[in-house]
Amino acid sequence: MAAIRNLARFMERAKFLNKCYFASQNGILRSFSTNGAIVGLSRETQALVKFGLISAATGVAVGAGYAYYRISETRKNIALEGTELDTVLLEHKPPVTPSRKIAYPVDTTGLKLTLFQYQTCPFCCKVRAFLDYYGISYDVVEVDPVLRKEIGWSLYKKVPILLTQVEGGYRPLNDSSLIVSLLASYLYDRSQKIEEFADYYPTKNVSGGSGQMTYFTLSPNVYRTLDESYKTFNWFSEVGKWEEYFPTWERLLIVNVGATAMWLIGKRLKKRHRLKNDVRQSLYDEANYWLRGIKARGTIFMGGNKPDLSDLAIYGILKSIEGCDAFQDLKTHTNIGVWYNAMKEQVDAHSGSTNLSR
Ligand SMILES: N[C@@H](CCC(=O)N[C@@H](CS)C(=O)NCC(=O)O)C(=O)O
Repeated sequence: MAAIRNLARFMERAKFLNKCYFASQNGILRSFSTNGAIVGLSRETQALVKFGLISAATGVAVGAGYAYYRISETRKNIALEGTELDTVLLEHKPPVTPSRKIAYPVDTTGLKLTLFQYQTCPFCCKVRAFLDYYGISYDVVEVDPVLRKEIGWSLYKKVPILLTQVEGGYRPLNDSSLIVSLLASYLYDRSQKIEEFADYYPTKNVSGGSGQMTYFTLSPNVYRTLDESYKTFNWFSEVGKWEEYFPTWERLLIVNVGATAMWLIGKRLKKRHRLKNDVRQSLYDEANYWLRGIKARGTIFMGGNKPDLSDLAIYGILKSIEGCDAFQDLKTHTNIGVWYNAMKEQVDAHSGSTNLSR
């Protein structure tokens, strides 16, 4: 309880600092502060305010440092692509209430799925693009990206995790590419149960190369500056309905700590993946490369007149930044909008469901 109270106090401070940050951008802060003294306040109050500010700054620095460390540690896991993943059979469903249920009347698969996700995680968007395109119903559990307590039951500490109801329990499927490939195989041949496919599937942590590349280009773009990073996180909060799903202190923790930590990580990714100095250019280059591929085929989609798995993957990944400045810039500086809108139509209409054998 005390820890929660402290955290709430810390968040109030962080929020205050956050406001100060924007205030100073507008030059408002300068108007009441001269030579480090705060005009109109007694010496004691000034000392208190200064103490408060220093404590708040320390709180944010420690929080951001911790988040940076934790997130960096997980990012290291990305380098573990190809290593074995645990696939276990859970006897009982983890006791987590779904945030929402997505039910499609066109669904004939009989699958019972729960997606543990962040609404704007590119890999989760990739899985959702697949499920939505084929009109497969699923429950969603929105995971807190900082505390991740909703996936506390899992040894695998990333999202997406797709929990499938199978004979005798529940089987978690980890990794977006594995999930999509496995579901695609199941849709192609429904004479076998989903768990049989899960047994055959190499329990390797596999990721689509292009998806991963785009991912590393996205982060430095959407977290390019601290201001942009805050805007991005506020959009995440809006579309992820964090206000609805998480208590205020938790949402503020995610936004403040997440925005700061991801801004720092974005810088590191830019260096590590040798992106152009103007990171937007690297994003445009990747989009143009993708569009050239489609143009060479002379079709609407990479898959022809209907999207294939690569269309769905790139669409999902880009959807994860739809509300960010980077996406608006991408639409202005490349022709991606035409393909993207065509994809949106297909996915929103669940066009893939018509191709499924019943
Ligand atoms: N190869 C995995 C990558 C998944 C991944 O890195 N997910 C990120 C979210 S975008 C994650 O969960 N990171 C751990 C964290 O947020 O702490 C996949 O394709 O599903």
